[in-house]
Amino acid sequence: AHTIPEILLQALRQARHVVVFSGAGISAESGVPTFRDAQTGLWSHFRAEDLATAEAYRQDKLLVWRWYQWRRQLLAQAQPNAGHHAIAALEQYVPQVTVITQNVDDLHQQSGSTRVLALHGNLRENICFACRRPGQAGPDDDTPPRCVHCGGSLRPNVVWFGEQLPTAIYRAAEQAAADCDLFLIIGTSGLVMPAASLPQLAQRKGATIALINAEATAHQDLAQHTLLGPSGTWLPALLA
Ligand code: BJW
Ligand code: ZN
Repeated sequence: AHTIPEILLQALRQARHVVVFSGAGISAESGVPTFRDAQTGLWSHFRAEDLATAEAYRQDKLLVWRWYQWRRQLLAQAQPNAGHHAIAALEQYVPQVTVITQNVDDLHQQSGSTRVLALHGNLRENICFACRRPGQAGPDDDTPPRCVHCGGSLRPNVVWFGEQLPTAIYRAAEQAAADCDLFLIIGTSGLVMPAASLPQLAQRKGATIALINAEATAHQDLAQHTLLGPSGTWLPALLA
């Protein structure tokens, strides 16, 4: 059932630089909820787009903080899955591998990938909403702790809608996309900018584009190869 087209395998064998561009779908099989698939349980009547903004935090700090604390609890139990491990193993077969991830879950890093560009920050970290310096919070804090420097409220160190992506990391991602010969899009709806523009950049520079996703997405038209289904099955098959 999971047969990889021979020309894709050939592109992989000949690749000098592979970019893996991942989204929430790659962590779904680790039990981390995605954004645009239906939210579960407690939070089913909220939309991520309405909680992941500075505006939402300003208006209701407790609501937004508790949503992130809930997601941190889920993440504390999550482990990298077969998809993450296959990507880490890719480094043994390809001279250069760059992982560009939209995920804030750290699972690529945990699985051993050595060059990970995290475009949207890290859910495990906190910064001050006022002065942006790092701060500490515990898993049981159900209100945002105060910043030890300025007394502001802590928030997760992630990139919210309307906020700038970390400039140096985004620039490095653009460089990798422009430089690679194979660009793998994995588990992302391709709706959130500017990250979603990276596949097009790679395509314009002549890279082979392949898409691995549970369903068709916005990037479908860019891809020469589309593998529909769970990334935790397709990615190990790519290396077999
Ligand atoms: C599986 C699977 C399995 C499931 N196997 N697959 C240009 C045009 C229009 C709008 C804009 C634009 N430029 C900027 C904007 C605004 C905005 C934006 O893009 N809005 C769109 C929604 C329209 N962008 C921004 O605001 C960005 N900042 C910015 O542009 O700054 C410059 C600026 C500043 C000020 C003024 C003006 C400009 C910032 C975007 C930050 C995104 N942040 C989030 C939250 C992070 C924190 C948190 O975790 O809470 O990042 S939003 C959320 O979406 C998160 C994700 O990284 C991101 C992408 O989601 P992803 O990964 O694609 O997940 P899903 O759920 O959408 O898709 C999962 C897919 O997996 C699905 O297809 C499933 O089928 C599949 N799947 N299981 C394989 N097992
Ligand atoms: Zn502060």
